[in-house]
Amino acid sequence: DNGADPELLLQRADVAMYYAKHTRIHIASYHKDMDSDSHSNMIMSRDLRDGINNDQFKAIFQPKVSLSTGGVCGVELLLRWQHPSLGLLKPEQFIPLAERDNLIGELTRWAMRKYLPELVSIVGQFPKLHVSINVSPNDLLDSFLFKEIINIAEETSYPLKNLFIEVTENAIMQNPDRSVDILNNFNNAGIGVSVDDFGTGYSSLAYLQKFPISELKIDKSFIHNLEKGSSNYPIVSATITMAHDLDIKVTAEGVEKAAEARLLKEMGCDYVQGFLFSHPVELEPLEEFIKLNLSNAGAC
Ligand code: G
Ligand code: MN
Repeated sequence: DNGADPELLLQRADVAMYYAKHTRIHIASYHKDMDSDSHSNMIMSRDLRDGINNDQFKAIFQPKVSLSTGGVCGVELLLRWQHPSLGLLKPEQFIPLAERDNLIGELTRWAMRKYLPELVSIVGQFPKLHVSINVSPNDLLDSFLFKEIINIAEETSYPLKNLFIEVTENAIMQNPDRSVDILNNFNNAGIGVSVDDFGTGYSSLAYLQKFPISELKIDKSFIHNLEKGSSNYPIVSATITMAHDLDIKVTAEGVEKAAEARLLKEMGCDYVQGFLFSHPVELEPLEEFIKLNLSNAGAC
């Protein structure tokens, strides 16, 4: 059933073995679902550690713009992997693997160590600007990461008030009790906490009042084609109202059309991020972009 010729049979046995190892279930038989992208996943998994050691990763930065002033209030650090044979890879392609292979902490630390020093001069020039770092589910529960972030920031003289972490609802809900403590640590240190991809996770809204959250980032799936009569409109509108009543700021992600931005402004949304304003870019064009909007950058 698993293949008519010996070669295919062996290849699928390999896929099953790989699957068994990584899901830690020890015994697995082949199923075609395991096949989806499994070859490039195998290559990525094999090469992750080398990629970190050999500086194949880099960060680019996407500005977050204030809808009331037009100034840049924050930037999000987004990773890319220039893989030797697979080409340029996006986080959604390699982060799940890094999580599964327990290399995510290493990758997050690597990014902080490499980029915080480079960002010191930017936040020095624009003191209200914050840099947001994505912290994945395993990262969040890693109790050493908080201390290391503090250490790296201290060593590089990066001011903690200019730092935000982004976590998803799913990450928080994986262990809500521990997450409260950990997020309180970040908050008490002056680091902002954003809930990323808001609306896509499985969660109870009760966490919004229990956790020290500074910002909700509404997932791009709700922003895409936002119009007055569209089914996403009441969801976005209610999210903004609820967040503001809880003293939480709101960012809309994935804004691609001027009409979406206009409507979001009308709805009282605080910040926008998306291709309409800027794609994620390297540090030099980022600085240019911030300066272009400098006249307004004071009011965030
Ligand atoms: O989950 P998170 O919000 O961190 O994901 C950010 C991702 O969304 C990045 O990979 C970024 O390139 C992508 N992105 C940013 N702006 C837009 C946009 O306007 N449209 C689309 N489709 N993707 C975007
Ligand atoms: Mn994010």
